[in-house]
Amino acid sequence: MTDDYTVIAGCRSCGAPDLEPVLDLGLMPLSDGLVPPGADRRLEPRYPLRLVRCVVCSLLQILETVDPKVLFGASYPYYSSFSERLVAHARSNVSNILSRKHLDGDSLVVELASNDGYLLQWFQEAAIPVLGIDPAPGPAAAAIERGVPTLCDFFDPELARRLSDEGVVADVIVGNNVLAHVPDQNALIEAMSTLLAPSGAIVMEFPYAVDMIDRCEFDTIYHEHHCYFTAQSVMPLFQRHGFGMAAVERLDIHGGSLRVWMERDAVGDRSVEALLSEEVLRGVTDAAYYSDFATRVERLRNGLVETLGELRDSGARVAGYGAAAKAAILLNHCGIGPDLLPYVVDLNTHKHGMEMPGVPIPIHGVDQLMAAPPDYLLLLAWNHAEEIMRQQGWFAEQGGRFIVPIPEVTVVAR
Ligand code: DWN
Repeated sequence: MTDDYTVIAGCRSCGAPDLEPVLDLGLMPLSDGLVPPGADRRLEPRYPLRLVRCVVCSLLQILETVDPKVLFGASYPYYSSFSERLVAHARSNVSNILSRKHLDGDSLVVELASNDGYLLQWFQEAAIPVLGIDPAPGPAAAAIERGVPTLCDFFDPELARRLSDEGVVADVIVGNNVLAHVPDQNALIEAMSTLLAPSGAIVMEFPYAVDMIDRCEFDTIYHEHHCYFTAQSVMPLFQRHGFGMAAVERLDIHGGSLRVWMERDAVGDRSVEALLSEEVLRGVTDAAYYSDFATRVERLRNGLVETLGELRDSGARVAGYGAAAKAAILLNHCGIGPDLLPYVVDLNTHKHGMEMPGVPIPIHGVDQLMAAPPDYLLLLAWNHAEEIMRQQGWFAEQGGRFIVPIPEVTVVAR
């Protein structure tokens, strides 16, 4: 275990000290901390990973804060454009924004965690000026390479003030899968407020905690994700800084997400009223809603390990698909090593030749599957199951079967 992390004393949103335990995943490696073959695994950092719920504002969050410079540094391997579905989803997101808000050549869209330009490219296609901000050097360089103006930096109040002083004013701030990634939630909202035009809009997507709990998506809990939001818990965070939730939409991307449209002093439309009412009915602000989550996670873990053990003992060949961040949590929490899963394949070339975090399972290109087809393919990137099964249709046609581990272990023969 390493000690270069801190533990919060109070809620990341409201500051309340009453944080009740929901799930303890023990010591976990960094989920995007791929390891070179032959590395001394004793030196690989592991950190406690404990999910808690604020009794006051009901925000789900982890107690640990690992230095973001460690999480999103030079070796950060995630590139959004490797997923066709994600790029298409980003395009529809941009169309949705353009249908709600008039933007033109005098406007500016700023995207936080803009990655490799997979989303801003679609605003550029509509001739709308953009600025990306992302701290990961690899994806930021890829964005610049494709002609998307990008600042490789962490977005915080200091950078927001600096940009504002230079006359940068955002008509829209987009932030997909970044709200949870920032340890200091209030500083992030404050920074966005500094940069946003008075009548500007903040449009953010993030994993939906109700989907995570309902579908047992425990592998999406990792150190990059400090918070896990419901509508009930994200609203007070923004209201504290003068923003209201004008609209909200449930999405199926990334295992279930919310897209929120925030504006200053906004009053929620019917979509907001409906989701808030649904959450009240589900009891998402009550401890009881979370009380069996840990038990269900252990049941899923035992079922997956049993299935893989039976397949190994029967002589069946199994491989993994998707060296995803969530895969690191699934494999390490379930204790799945190379005896149960000899290798993982992934489209992302930046991951090839490395090993998974925490377990010495090598990552190869997808062509490895064709060289020696396994009998089963465990979809570690289960949130992209349809896209992957469509792309790897040849595998099913020759009798291969997919194993989808979440929300329950399911063997799929297409
Ligand atoms: O929040 C985050 C989410 C949005 O993305 C980041 N902190 C990290 C990352 O999490 P992840 O790695 O679990 O995301 P994905 O998109 O589930 O990762 C999918 C992995 O599978 C990538 O390595 C790419 C790969 N992939 C593939 O090999 N073939 C993905 C698709 C769709 C494919 O067809």
